[in-house]
Amino acid sequence: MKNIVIQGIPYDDKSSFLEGAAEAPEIIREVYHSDASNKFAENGIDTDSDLVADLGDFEINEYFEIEQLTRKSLEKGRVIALGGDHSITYPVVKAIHSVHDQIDILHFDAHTDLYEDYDGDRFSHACPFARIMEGGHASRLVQVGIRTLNDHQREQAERFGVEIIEASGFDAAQIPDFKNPVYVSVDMDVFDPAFAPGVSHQEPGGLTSREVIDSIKGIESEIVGADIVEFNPTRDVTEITGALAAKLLKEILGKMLEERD
Ligand SMILES: [Mn+2]
Repeated sequence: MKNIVIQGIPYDDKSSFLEGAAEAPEIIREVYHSDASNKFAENGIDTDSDLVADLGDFEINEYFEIEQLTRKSLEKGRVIALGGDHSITYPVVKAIHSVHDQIDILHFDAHTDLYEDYDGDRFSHACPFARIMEGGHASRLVQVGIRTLNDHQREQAERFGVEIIEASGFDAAQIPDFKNPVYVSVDMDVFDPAFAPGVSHQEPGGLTSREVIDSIKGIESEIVGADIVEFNPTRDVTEITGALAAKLLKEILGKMLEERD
């Protein structure tokens, strides 16, 4: 399907440390539409396209509604979800897996988010990739920018066959080619806090904006869905993180709008 829909999920009830990510979708849109920049992605594609529709922000009363709402969005096109905290990725991917047999995930994050449960919640924002892998919703999970591994997460990664490309020694050439269509999940804390201070869990030693953008531009498989999560505007400095989140939206849209043969 050529069409793309943007859905805002202003939901941060599953955040373990700070709230605020629910305020992100509105700001990402504001910056994306700002006159400070045009809407061309770096690949030369104008993302201000008739193929792209913004469905606005969904009111989420209960976590599991996210899957049902995403299933409805999928009737209109491929989904880009603007979070919200990272817990939204599990229901969004589950919905996408219901229309695609096999998907691979390219996940950018300081954290693996593979906890079996966190503070007693199996659906915490620290757990979505454990739920995705145990549910068989992805054929392959490649995590990039990781720099917070503990013993439990290493065990979980091994159990689920997760491929981890750590921030230390990162080179975009380490990212493999994917056999299946790809879902891209970007947690804004993958970036070094110098590039993206507006996150709940600032973790120094992260990737640069150029490294992540080039990694996304290098994806050769079709992108069937994406999310941008964990931007916390209450922690931002002069909208620097908002600008980066909006830039990612533009680059992911540009990539998804590329003609494929
Ligand atoms: Mn994270």
